[in-house]
Amino acid sequence: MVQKLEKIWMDGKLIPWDEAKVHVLTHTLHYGLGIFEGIRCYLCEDGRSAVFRLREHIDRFFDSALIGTLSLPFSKKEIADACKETLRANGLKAGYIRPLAFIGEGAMGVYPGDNPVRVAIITWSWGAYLGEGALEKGIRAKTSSFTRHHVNVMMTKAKIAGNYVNSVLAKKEAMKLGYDEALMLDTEGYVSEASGENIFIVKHGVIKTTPLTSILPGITRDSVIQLAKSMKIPVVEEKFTRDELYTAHEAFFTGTAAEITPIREVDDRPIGEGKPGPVTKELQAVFFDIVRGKNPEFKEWLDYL
Ligand code: PPE
Repeated sequence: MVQKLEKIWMDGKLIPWDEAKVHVLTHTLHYGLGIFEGIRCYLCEDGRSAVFRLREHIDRFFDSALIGTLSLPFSKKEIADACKETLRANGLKAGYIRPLAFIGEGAMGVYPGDNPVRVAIITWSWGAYLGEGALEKGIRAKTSSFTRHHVNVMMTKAKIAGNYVNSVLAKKEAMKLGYDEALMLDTEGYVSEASGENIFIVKHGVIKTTPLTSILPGITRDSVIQLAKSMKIPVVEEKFTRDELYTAHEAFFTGTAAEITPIREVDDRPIGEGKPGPVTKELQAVFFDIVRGKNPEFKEWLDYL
């Protein structure tokens, strides 16, 4: 459960947590056209807090708005500043930031008319997204019975609220069956992404990840690609099948919430030795050094509070 904090930023100002409410006629609640982001803030070794790749998250938020035809009543700078302001107002040194834009009340029916576009920013503390020990031991994934969106059915490059019905159904199914995460295939049957993460595999020292077609362009995915290149590990962005995943030496998920989570098993088959592999562990170590301000090479990724 999300632990209640002091303040939520809503439509331009900080208000008490309990007052951040909406009417049931909120258009997005009925039809799902809203957009959101997920950003992490880390406590660095020098005691300061830094938001990880804030600029890229704000850019994606505005891309989602463009794709979703929502005209945001704030500038990029205003939203970025508000993310930091909300963290500060809550005294949160490390945590998750959730900017959300939605269509408010007014007209009913699919056509939203000129209902106002509203924006909220919520922050909370979030530990290991895929469960206790997930980052250290790896998780068990199951290929979902739900296919990931066809690129002309949903706009997969936007973080649109309604897109996540597919994720929620897949995740609930996987959890009910006793797995930690749902792996989804695209409409052609190739590996796409998980309910809330991108996926990577490693074989013979080469890293492979799905191309940016049916997936959300993950910012953690991009970070891992850049890290791997700086570590001189070859990376290819290419479609792959589930059997290629079964026979990979290593596999891991990436996401803001999930960070870099090793996959130790898929569809009851162990990946490699059934535990986090050396490449995954090395990437995790470098990633966590960067987010905690210990690696000057990628210091432009950190936006200090
Ligand atoms: N694919 C999907 C479908 C997705 O939701 C995420 C993030 C990613 C890939 C990875 O993107 P990025 O965070 O930029 O590396 N999922 C967010 C939502 C999780 C949730 O349950 O809510 C997240 O990790 O913040």
